[in-house]
Amino acid sequence: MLMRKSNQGMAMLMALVMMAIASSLAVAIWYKNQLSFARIHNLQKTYQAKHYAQGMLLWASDILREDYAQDESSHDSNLDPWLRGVQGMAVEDAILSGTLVGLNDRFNVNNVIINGQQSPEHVEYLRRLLLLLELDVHIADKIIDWIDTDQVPQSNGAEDFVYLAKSPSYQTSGQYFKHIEELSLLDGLSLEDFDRLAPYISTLPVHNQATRMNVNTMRPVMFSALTPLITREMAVRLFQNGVAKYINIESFEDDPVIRYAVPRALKTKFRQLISTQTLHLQASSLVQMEGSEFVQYALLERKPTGDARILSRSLSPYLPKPLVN
Ligand SMILES: [Ca+2]
Ligand SMILES: [Ca+2]
Repeated sequence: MLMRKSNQGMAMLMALVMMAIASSLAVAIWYKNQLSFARIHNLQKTYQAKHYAQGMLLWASDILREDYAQDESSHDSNLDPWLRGVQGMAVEDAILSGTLVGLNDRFNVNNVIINGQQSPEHVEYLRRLLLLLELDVHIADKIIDWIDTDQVPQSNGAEDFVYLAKSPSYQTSGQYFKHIEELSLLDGLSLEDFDRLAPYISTLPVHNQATRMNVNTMRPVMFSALTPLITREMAVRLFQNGVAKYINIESFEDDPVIRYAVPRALKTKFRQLISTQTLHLQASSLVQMEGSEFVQYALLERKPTGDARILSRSLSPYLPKPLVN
């Protein structure tokens, strides 16, 4: 009798233990399912946000092509309609915004080396720009050494031996700057100097020939850096309060400021540095969905037809300041 009671108790205990195990298993399975549902949901939303961001880039390419179609003489200025971008466009479950910013208002530091050789015109330009910005002119030599493939330093440059002695140590890249932030690694360029220089430079890819700056979007100091013959006052006149609209390089050379102050030989040299087109742009797309934001940046290059191809993508801006607010 006693034995049977004890067996019954044991069976009851076993049943309770089994029930406890089963219910904790059920909770674990439920929890796991919830997690994977959340994971799938997040993945789906990220995929959707990426899809929308791609759509915004297509929009950017379209609007650039339209700009060329409407404007036969293919010149760009700060008055171009594509600069307005798109703000707060509602689609299904998201809000989309996009901006396009020209990058040819700046000096492309990668131009100092073309086809493996130093480009004297671009090195001179960079030196004058550094002087005008009251920065150490030797930074030009350090930029050259960072890009060139040798380990022979320029007279005021820095190759690997300088960077390997730092803590933590690093090396020069021996190739073009990929992102503007890379310049902050240069020896002798303080954070303050970087901040002063960054608004005037870009790091665009160079294929066999230099990229040119657009005179319609250059700021006064960029004109003064072309030659000491262009004084600050003259540069301000060329800038035209940011609304300059030279239709081609001849019309720029015809401006009285240039016509009388700059000799012909120098104008020919300028043509390696300047144009009236914006061929490189940063596109940014902001997707707002379910309280979260997805931002993507792309570096675009315009083709002769006017539309653009994507050179690279980044989650951080190609310009030092964020362009999507
Ligand atoms: Ca080097
Ligand atoms: Ca070198």
